Amino acid sequence: MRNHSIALLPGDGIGVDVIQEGKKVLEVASQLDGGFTISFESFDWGCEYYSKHGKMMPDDGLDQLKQFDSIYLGAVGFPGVPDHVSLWGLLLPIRRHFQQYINIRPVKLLRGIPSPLANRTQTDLDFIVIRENNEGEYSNIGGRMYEGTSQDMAIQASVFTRQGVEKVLRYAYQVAQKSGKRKRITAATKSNGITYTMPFWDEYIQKINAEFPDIETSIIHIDALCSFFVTKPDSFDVVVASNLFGDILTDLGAGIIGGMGIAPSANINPEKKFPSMFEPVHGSAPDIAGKGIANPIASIWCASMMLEHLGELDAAHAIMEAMQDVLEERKFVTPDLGGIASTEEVGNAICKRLYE
Ligand code: GGG
Repeated sequence: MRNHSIALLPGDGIGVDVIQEGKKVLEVASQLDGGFTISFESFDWGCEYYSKHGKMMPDDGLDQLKQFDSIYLGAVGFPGVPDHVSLWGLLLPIRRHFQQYINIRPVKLLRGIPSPLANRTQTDLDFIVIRENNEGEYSNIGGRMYEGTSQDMAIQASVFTRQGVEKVLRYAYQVAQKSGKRKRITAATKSNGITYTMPFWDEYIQKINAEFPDIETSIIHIDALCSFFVTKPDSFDVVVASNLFGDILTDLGAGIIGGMGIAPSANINPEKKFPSMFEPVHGSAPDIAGKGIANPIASIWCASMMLEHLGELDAAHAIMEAMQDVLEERKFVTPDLGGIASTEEVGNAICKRLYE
């Protein structure tokens, strides 16, 4: 029997609420499948850990995570801990240390969720954003000078390497090639305003495109692309973007598929040399944390993506179907989707549906 070991990092705020439901669904899916088991180990790292220890995870945290097949993360960030500390103390070191240089974020309208865009159906809203996940604008290289004076200034570099850019672009083209859809790449740029890194990015798009002549490619400025996400979402198949552009685009993507409570993401190490990490796109939402009203759909969708990555395709598919059946029934949906169900009730309904 195959066993998959999962490191659970619920993190902060609603991360704790939603990961609990995802774990339950994973347990049921593995029992029903019968071909594999899942073992979990939970880590209390995050902002509360930071307030006790002055760091988001222990010094050997990354070493501890290395032994797992996958990492399942909730959310990071809580008032009282500066945002950059929670990101650079836990989330980003994991992405970088484990070479999770691909961030896959599906923008897909689920069955049972009405589109916030007028007259759009599931066929119109079904594409993937691939975000470069290890470099770009998230460089942490820069500095601050003359703080507290009238010359106060800050500078931050963006880092685009040939290796990093080629790897994410090639991955995106491979996904487009396998896609049953239009075999089309849309690449986000801003080479009219950002005069070194973005032309560099565009140049490598042309280069990698030459390896995939059957794939149609459009390079679109990020500002226009935001507008097209809303006005013509049906024109996309695979969208590829730098770290920051991808992050912004996928919050917009979450908006057009029903909100932040829905959108999943997978931080992938394609070589499978290191564990990949699965986390909802949303943050820790401290205002609703612990109230039992957070939507667990994004984290449960992440659970399905994790199983798919681990090769458990039937169980991954079963979760997606059960989740959409429950959404379609509309009996157990959380307040963000117009329902009155709790986080736990949605999780339970999906587990029950899996048994049926
Ligand atoms: N679900 C993980 C989380 O808390 N994300 C919040 C966030 O700000 N992420 C930034 C990023 O993905 O770069």
